[in-house]
Amino acid sequence: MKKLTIFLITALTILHIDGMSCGACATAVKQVLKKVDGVKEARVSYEEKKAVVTYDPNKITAEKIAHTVSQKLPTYKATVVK
Ligand SMILES: [Cu+2]
Repeated sequence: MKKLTIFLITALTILHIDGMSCGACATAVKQVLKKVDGVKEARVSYEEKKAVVTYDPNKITAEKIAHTVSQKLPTYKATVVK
């Protein structure tokens, strides 16, 4: 019998997001984040002005995720904190 091993690699990044003023902003950012190829999970808080994102590092980088948010939603400015 052949044994199949699948490695699931997940990386986590924290993005600082400027420009959010209410819960709807956080929802908009979250929608965009979730559509980014390679992003697995996204939690966005407008009170903390941040997004916690888990992603597949083989598909995308944290910088690219932040860049995509800033590009698709020019109202907000996303930068990588960690
Ligand atoms: Cu808002």
